[in-house]
Amino acid sequence: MADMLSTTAAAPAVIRRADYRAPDWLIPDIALDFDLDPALTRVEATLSVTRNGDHDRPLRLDGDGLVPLAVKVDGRTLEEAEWHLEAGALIIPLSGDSHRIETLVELAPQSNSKLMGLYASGGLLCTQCEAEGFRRITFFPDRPDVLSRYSVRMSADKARFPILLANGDPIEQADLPDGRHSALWNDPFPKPCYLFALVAGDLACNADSFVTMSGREVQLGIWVKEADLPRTAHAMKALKDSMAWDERVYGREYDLDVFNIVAVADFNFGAMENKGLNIFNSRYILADPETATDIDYDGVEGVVAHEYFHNWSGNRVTCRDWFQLSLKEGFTVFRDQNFSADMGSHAVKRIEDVRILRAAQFQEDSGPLAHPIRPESYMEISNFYTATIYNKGAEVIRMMALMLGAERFRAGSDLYFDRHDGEAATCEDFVAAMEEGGQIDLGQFRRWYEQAGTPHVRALLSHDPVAQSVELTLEQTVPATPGQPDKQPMAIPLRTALFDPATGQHHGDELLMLTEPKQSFTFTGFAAAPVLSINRGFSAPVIVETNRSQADLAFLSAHDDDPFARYEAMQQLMVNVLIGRIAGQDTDDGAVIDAIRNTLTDPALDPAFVAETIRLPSEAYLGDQMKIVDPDAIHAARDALQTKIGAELMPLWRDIHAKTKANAFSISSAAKGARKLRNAALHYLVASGAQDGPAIAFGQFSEADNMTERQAALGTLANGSSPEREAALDIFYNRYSADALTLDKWFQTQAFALHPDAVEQVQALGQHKDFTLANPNRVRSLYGAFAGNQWAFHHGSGKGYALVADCIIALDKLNPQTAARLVPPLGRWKRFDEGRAALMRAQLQRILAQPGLSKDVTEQASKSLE
Ligand code: 0A1
Ligand code: ZN
Repeated sequence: MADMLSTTAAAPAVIRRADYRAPDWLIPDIALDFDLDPALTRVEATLSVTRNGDHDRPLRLDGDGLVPLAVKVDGRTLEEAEWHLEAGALIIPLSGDSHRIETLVELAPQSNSKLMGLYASGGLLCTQCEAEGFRRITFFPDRPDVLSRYSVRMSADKARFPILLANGDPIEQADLPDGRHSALWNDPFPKPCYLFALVAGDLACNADSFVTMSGREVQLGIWVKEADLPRTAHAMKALKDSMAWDERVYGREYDLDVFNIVAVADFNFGAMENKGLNIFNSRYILADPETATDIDYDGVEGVVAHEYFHNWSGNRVTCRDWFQLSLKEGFTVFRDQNFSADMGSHAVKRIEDVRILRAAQFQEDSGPLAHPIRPESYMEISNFYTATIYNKGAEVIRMMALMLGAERFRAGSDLYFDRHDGEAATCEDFVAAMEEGGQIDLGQFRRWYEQAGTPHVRALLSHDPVAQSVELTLEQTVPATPGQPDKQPMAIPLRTALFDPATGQHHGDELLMLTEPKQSFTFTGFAAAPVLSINRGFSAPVIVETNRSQADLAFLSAHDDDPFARYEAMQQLMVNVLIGRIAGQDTDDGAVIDAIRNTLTDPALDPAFVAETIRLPSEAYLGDQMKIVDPDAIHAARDALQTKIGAELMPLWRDIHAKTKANAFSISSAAKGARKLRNAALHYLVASGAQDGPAIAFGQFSEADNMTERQAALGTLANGSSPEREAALDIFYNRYSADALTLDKWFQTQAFALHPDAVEQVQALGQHKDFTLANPNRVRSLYGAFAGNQWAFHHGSGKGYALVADCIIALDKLNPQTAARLVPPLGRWKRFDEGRAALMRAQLQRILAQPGLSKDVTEQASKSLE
């Protein structure tokens, strides 16, 4: 080991869940004094520290890039020999059981390109501390189980930074000499340091209020650049709806007198739930019809809710350590998903959520970065803000809610919140509260926290006409994942129904619990063979394989009364045809075309649901169905089927496209559904190859009074090579080049385009004057989108891989967190042919060979090679 360390860069240390130890010192109170300036900010911290337990270990305060300019204990300045630094942390031996520690450090926020700690964004100063950013601001035990009461004083130039915000309640404000001013904020709720936040800047406020269930009035503020104020109405409505929903559904009331949200342009993730002061990536706050699509509107609503819900699931009850991340994230995603479903369509929301889960989480779970929702180890915790922790974590909570039923689930969540309020809890605490409050044994179910990998379930139905019974045999396997070669059987709740094909009715929806490797269930009273509807509502996050025929699937696509199962039958119908074609068979597509026609002409169906079901599975999803992904064959087969569907159903597409043209913009569910269907119709119309297709798309692009239709038309044109393509891209660019969030769409649309020259186009866009590595949204819009464009990214030459690797290498020097999030697409090499696999591995090796590579990228790239 010593040898290895001397010849190669030191491998980042592995942190293990099993090594958890309670903190040696507690910090009941902290007072912070910030003298703010983008070039040089001074931070004075005063900590009350108390020894935790009987030990003689020194006080250890984490630090990352900090230099202590002064260290005092109980008012006395220490000599340099009385403290030392160890891996950035400040170590101070202390004799007594409680002391007052004071430190002084200086920061340079304007040169903080990592966007962790205190940084500058568009003239603002703001913070991001989760997971380990607080140690870049001041010396402190940077772990979530150290909870403190914060008092924060800020002073800054009043003209440049007229608004000074921090967690909790504002206490006082004062003018200072030399045009400066100060503000003091107090947060009465003890919190871990990852929830600390401050913002300073020239901000305007959308101010409103909310009266809580106990009659307290809370002042709400959404703070943005003055010019963006008109784009904050949807976020404010979402906030008030979320507050009311959490009271109604979970009995949870907001607890401070103020709740502030700030939008910033440069942000690594989506948003952050800092206590009483949520900080958002501006793309999840700002929305108006001119610039935001319906997906953007829904994103704003969902993320505002998510961060607000964290006030209970995350802040009042926080995590003991970062291995418990899914405790707050899985639960909070589950909560925001249900909120959004209540605000719109349950059916469509479930379909969207499952599509996201399959696209992001199933891929993760089947590759080298697979991990359980409660991981056992990590090198860099930022790499664990994953689809597994968030989305699979939410599915695990959803299964518990299903098994318990609404009432007992609520009893469990009440017990959890009451029992752990003000504490740093574990996933086990949550499960135990559900078990007790909900009166259920979750013994075997706990394996969902322990085992990675998406379970496969084979469901075979056999009919016995003599006994008039059917037997359903279920068999489960959980695939091997890194570090977990052998798996135990899971407890899998499968909502199931058996349909009588003669009547189109089923005999009741049952929850079957699959707990053994193989299990059979017998149902009687079936003279004729029924059709199986299984995993209805996607009751478990598993892959189900059945022996249903295309005729069975077509039947379900027309009759299943569970909307998810109906959608799923349609998708499976399409998958079967496409997978056959990809394998070179001349599979009959008649059932698909009939099913789409029937769906389009069924007047009882919600247009948004129709739009979801008639969509062909994505190229990536088709790849997931194959052992070895063939991106070119997938593209060709899907493209051909799309053209055929477009041509065969042409009158319907034209009719729908004409009929769904709205008069004036509205954000109602009905209006959103109409736009979704209209865009789907346009898509097929153009895909058919009809001569007037590009002109119709260009017409929609030009006439639209909203971004949903404009961007959809642009995206459709971008897939082709018509003159309208270039014209529309130019018009879009000229119209929006000054608006960063909208210009992101211009980059993204081209990066997503199913166009033979996509790689060259993305390469050129990387050199465009409006491209910058400094803004994570811009990076994701170009390279993140491109890496999700299977056909383009996996170009047989490997040039797509090189392009993304170049970006990772350059970005790692500025912003390792965002760079690391681009690595996973390169790690899926085992699923591709030898040629592509070698090219992908070569790029991973090239990345790893870079001197001074971050811990973030090192972890992702080295695990990806294994
Ligand atoms: N807790 C946040 C996610 C988040 C995590 C890390 C961040 O730092 C870069 C930012 C946000 C959430 O779940 O919304
Ligand atoms: Zn969250």
